[in-house]
Amino acid sequence: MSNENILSNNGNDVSYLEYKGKHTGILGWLLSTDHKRIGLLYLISLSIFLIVGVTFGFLMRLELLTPGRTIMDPQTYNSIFTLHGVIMIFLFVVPGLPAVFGNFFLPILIGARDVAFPRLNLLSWYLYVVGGLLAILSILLPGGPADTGWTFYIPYSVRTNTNVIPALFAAFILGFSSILTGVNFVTTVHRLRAPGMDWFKMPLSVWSLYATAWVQILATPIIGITLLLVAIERVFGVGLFDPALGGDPVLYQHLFWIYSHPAVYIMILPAMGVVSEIIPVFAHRTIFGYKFIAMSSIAIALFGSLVWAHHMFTAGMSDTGQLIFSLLTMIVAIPSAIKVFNWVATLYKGSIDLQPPMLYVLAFIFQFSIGGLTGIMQGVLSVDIQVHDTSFIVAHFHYVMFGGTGFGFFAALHYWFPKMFGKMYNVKLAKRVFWAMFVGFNTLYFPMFIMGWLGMPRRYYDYLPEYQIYHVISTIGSWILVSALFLMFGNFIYALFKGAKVTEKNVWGGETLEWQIATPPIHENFIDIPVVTESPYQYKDNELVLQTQEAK
Ligand code: HEM
Ligand SMILES: [Cu+2]
Repeated sequence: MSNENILSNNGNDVSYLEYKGKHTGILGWLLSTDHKRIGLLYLISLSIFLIVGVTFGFLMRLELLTPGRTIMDPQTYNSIFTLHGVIMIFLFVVPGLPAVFGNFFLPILIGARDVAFPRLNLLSWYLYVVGGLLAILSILLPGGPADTGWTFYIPYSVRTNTNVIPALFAAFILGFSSILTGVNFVTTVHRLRAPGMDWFKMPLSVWSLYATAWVQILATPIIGITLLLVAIERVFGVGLFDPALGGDPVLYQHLFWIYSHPAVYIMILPAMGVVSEIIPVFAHRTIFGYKFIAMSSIAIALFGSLVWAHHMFTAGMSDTGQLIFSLLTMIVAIPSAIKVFNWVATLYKGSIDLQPPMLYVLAFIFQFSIGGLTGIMQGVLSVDIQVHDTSFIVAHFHYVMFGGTGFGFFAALHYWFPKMFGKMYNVKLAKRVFWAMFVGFNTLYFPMFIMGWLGMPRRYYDYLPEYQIYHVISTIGSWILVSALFLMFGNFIYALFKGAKVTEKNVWGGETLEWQIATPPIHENFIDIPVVTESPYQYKDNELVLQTQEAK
């Protein structure tokens, strides 16, 4: 996507980090409508919530080191897995990539100066913070934090005496934040593409953010209303879901999963976009199957909305219903497989440069494939009856959400960090930390597949002695993983203050637009709006080099 007038960006303009608008100092950040600054606000707040969520996960693993009581009582354990789930889902993986990297890079990638509704964008960050604080606040209130699991299943969530209402409202407000981001991105992609940027010239991460944004807009209101109904049922005793009051608990599960299954695609699609962005850069090859990757994002968004009841095979459903949802679940695997195929085809014969972003991407492909394939296993009725509510499920979704989305997030951070801050982290350390992360992650979660298969129930504080060996291995894995996370954040924070300065525009040799503007970007991104003439990921020079090498 080479282009003359953007290359004329002469660096006289100050970067967005130093830019002085109407407000200065801290207000210049808290009241900024610059999509890049909002992206950083999200990055900071999201990292704090991630640390809190990981701490709860770490404590759970410590508790499970021995059967019976290890460090906490059962009620605390129930609250902690609920808080862990709520924080990780609603404050980290769902908003994660769109809110941080979508905000920062989506406008740049399509050649725009900002998102379509900058003020709405700032509002969605405030809603995010308020929702997050509300979730944390429930810890301090009398009654203690909710102990229902992040799924708030009925009838327990109507009957427990813990603080379910603040948690419900937190999720409700966070839903609004997510919807507003979705509305903003859809409008931005439709209205603000630079001249010449047709749909099929858009970078693949834009396609996936676009597909995600539609799911955010269409699915999130359902969970909002459902959680509101639970709150109404709790406060006024109206019988909607609780059978004792004449309601239907299975109805709740349908409504919950009609959002929450598509939500797993809100979590994974943007990460898939990042993977599609990073692979061609570090394999030095044109992406294989651009249109297939782009269209499979849309297909995932569409089909992913039709499979929710695979979470309810044991909850009571007709045989026909079960069969249809099982079949649809198999079908939704196809577009994901198409992506994996095209990524691997791009890597094939590429000259692969194992820089930190690429390492995280390769781990993503490996771990997401394990998560996806075990998902297909769970889609098979007979298998699901067996593994339902065991730690097999916990392993499966951590492979998808942490091994997939989490690693995708870290890949994006290592890839775009120098562009965002104009500073470079310690690459050698980052590579070593990656290996610790990879080993830690797999040691932590793989044993959960085995013990789940053998019958270890999920959300249990206690267990039979025969499971202990798996729990011990898993807990040791969590120590490795948490140490790696510490080192990773440490490396970034050190780089912010003491890291080598980067002024080079194109740090990795990428061909998308962000690599053609100043590092760090100026306030308005582009001095002149670029005119796009070519599709991204051409890598013609490299292909020529490779061809001549092969010919020799
Ligand atoms: C150091 C990192 C982590 C550790 C040690 C950890 C550990 C655990 C454990 C032991 C459970 C089982 C709770 C139970 O069933 O009783 C769990 C559940 C869960 N984890 Fe994690 N986790 C970590 C990171 C993550 C991340 C990064 C995510 C999201 C991306 C995540 C999302 C969840 C969810 C949604 C649940 C289900 C909670 C529920 O069943 O209500 N975890 N985690
Ligand atoms: Cu699902």
